[in-house]
Amino acid sequence: MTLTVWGRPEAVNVQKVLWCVEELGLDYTRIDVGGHFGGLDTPDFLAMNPWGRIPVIRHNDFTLWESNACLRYLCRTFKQGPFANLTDHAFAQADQWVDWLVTTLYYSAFRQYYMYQIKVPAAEKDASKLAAFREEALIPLRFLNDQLAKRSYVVSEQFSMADLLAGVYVDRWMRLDAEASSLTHIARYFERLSQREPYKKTILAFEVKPA
Ligand SMILES: N[C@@H](CCC(=O)N[C@@H](CS)C(=O)NCC(=O)O)C(=O)O
Repeated sequence: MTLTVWGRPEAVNVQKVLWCVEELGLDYTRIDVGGHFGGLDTPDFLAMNPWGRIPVIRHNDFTLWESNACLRYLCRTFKQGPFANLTDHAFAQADQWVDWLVTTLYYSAFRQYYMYQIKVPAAEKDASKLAAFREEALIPLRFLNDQLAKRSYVVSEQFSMADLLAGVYVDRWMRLDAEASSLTHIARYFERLSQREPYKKTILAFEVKPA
């Protein structure tokens, strides 16, 4: 079995996939592309992903792009680690949260706030704009916080595919927002995830700070 992941390791969408692969305990090779490594516009890369974005995975001779499609494929194909005994219903519930997390929490509410924090230098930040982005991001974040008051992980007491998204977004929230811990259930969830070796290796190992 060979598994290769293309993508720079600090990118949000690449991190979800690397974390997943680590949770599954798979051997894999990672190839640096994107950001300052470049390489997304080469004929070889575009032959794998004509949209020219990371991550891309190749499992034996099967190639796939779009991070959440990669997560679904990996969890279903390798039913092991936290994804062992994955029933159809458990998979569907995790998948429901994957869609909510990516479409409602991340795009555009949280991403807008996150990008503003990490890309715009402190001296150029417009406080009222930042506050408006933050307020918008807080709507789904408060909802997630309420869900996490009722259970240890996004779907249930069991770690699932949905945590691979929530955990990456929550990492950014906790490390970028001065008052992040006021969402107490999210803060506790972040502490819980921070005990996991794959999370330490693929998420916490990378610097996240405001520009
Ligand atoms: N919807 C895509 C988004 C892919 C995407 O935009 N990836 C970013 C990294 S997070 C990228 O390729 N950026 C260009 C770069 O890193 O150079 C997915 O989930 O895979």
